[in-house]
Amino acid sequence: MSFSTQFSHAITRRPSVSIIRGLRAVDTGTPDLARMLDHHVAYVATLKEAGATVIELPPLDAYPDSVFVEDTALCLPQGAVVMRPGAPSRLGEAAEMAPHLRALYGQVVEITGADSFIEGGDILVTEREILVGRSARTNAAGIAELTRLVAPWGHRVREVITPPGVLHFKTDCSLLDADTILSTKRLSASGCFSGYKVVDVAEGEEAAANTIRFNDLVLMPEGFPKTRDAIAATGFTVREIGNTECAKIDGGMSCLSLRFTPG
Ligand code: CIR
Repeated sequence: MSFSTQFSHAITRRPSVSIIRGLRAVDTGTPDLARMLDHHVAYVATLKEAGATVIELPPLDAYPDSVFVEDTALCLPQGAVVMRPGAPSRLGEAAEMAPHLRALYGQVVEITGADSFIEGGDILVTEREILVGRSARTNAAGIAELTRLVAPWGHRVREVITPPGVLHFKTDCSLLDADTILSTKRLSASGCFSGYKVVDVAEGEEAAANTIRFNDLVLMPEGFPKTRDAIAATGFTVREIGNTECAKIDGGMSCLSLRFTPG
């Protein structure tokens, strides 16, 4: 069974009213909370359709970006690693997530170095390795600490580069199956996916690169028909979910959940 695409559980957190202060690279408008909540309900329902037991956490007003739970932890079959987000306003989100992971996992370890920063959005777990993109949020010290923490669990970390101007490594790619990665051309052109099959995101649809494969379903943002058809043509069952409001604050499908089978 593939631990990188098959999961029993997901953790999500409902967006808070403070979401209007969420971080963004470019201001394209204020997210509409009611609309975002509708999208979030559809997202959680689709995870359940895929077979997930979903742990739905309440909003955290103190952390505008806390709906993006993926950045707080890395969940592996052997245990979970609590991250140290590189965005100062998000640092405290990791400690908020830790007790929920401890309730589910036998082993929970933490990135602790004062100079170590790493966010889950920069981490792509495949069946053979863990790729971590160095970015404005994830630095070499954070990657080195993660490498040390997961080595005893038998995982190998490979450092790659998140393209300049792109928030996270997984903003531009996602795992479709053990050997297949959906990627923007600007990222795959770096050669970081050599040895994998790559499905290209259609020209002009770069925002469709962040999807999630959860058991038999691929969850992707609505509004990217060429990429949807390319994924479906490769044999995957696609579910489209509205993402217009999260997109205003640079969030997508993967950011909205932690996906795992507790170990
Ligand atoms: C941030 O800038 O941190 C949030 N507004 C978006 C985080 C998206 N998370 C992710 O890609 N994993």
